[in-house]
Amino acid sequence: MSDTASTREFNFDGLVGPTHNYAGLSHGNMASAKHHGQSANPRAAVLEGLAKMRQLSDWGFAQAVLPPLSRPNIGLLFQLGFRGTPAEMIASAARVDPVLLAVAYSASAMWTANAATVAPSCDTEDHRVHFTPANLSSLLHRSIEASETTAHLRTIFANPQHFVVHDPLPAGAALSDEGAANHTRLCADYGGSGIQIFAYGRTALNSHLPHPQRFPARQTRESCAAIIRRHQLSSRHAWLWQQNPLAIDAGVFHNDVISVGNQNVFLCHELAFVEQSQRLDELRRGFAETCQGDLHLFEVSATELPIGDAVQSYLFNSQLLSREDGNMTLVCPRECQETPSAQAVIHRLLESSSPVDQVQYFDLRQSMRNGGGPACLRLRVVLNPAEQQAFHQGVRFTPGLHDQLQQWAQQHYRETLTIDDLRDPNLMHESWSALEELERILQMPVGSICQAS
Ligand code: SUG
Repeated sequence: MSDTASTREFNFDGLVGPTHNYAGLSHGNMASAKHHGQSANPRAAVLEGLAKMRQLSDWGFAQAVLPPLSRPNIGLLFQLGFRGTPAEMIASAARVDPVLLAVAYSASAMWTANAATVAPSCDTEDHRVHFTPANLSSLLHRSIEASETTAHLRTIFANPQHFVVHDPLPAGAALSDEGAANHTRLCADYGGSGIQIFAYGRTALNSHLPHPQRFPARQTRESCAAIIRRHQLSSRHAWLWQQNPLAIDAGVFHNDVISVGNQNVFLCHELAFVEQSQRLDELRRGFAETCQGDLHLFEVSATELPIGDAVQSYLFNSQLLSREDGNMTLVCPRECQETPSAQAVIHRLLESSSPVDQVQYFDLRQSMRNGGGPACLRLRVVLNPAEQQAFHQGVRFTPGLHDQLQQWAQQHYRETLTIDDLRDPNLMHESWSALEELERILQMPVGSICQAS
């Protein structure tokens, strides 16, 4: 088989960390606000994620896992002026500003669609896979992911012959970057030429251009343009599209809440992008030229699926996965089964002439309550056969790894966690010993990176 034919998309799912909780930290994310203060179940959360990975891997999809980050982030508390032993720092943060403590404990790295933007080697000038870890500058609890995520990616994709993991873009409002959640690659075959769509919410250096009024636009045009340059992409194949500000104001804080694409299929809501009909016409033409094939464009109207239902059901946050028989499976959250308008769209899609002929539903409620659906939980990395062998194999998902991780979670994770529980110093020790054990399972440094800083 040629390299082009055996190039595959791997999904690197985030393993939910032991401190998963509902602190309501994400302004503009409806689910995060709605569930603020509720009791979380970290064990159920990690098991839901593992069940999805196991099922997709059993069905033949290429699956891997990314470790959680070390929490609480004591380095952050230190930077913010708290002193003493880690337990003392936690106690004073709990007294002075419990929100800061929740920030230091956030398990938000589980949503690995925000870990990085990735360009496959077939698109880049130096024929290496390029990663830019997201700086996640928009929100404090997410911005503290960047350095540890970079270290993890550099461990996993260490081989310089195949991979380059850039530094995150400089932090700050003008270069705010949320990774692959705002990026889609379309192609005929994974190993052939592709078109990459970079979606941004605002142009930071020109505030006169349209931008949302109610909620923040987390991705800037400037950050997308910088990533296109760093990843050595041809501007003919890397396009900048603006997210519709109305959508952001309706709770679409990432573009993967309103569109999803895979190979020759692109599904989107009619309110996803600015000047959408022109953009879609260009895409149809560009795809035919670059990828030599027809694109299946499936646009959903606001009458068919009101934008509130898109946000509630997370229909577009489904994973669209190519099967070996050439057709595609849509992996949806259970919430889509409970939203009649989303059900109607799915039925229309399955009956259409597109390659999508199967739908599977997963219960990911623990993550969904924080605004993270199936697509948020994974980072897509397209790899040719040599690259598939060159990444750290300790994170490749197998039934054996699944069983080990399941047992590990049963042993180390709590079944309830409230914001008040974050003051309990035992939680810190539990979380650190879980990560110490995880280092042995995944055969890579995990928690030690942060604790040392
Ligand atoms: O950044 N939620 C995440 C959800 C990220 C979803 N990712 C994608 N769409 N790709 C966010 O808003 C909630 C945390 C809290 O409220 O404690 C949170 O960070």
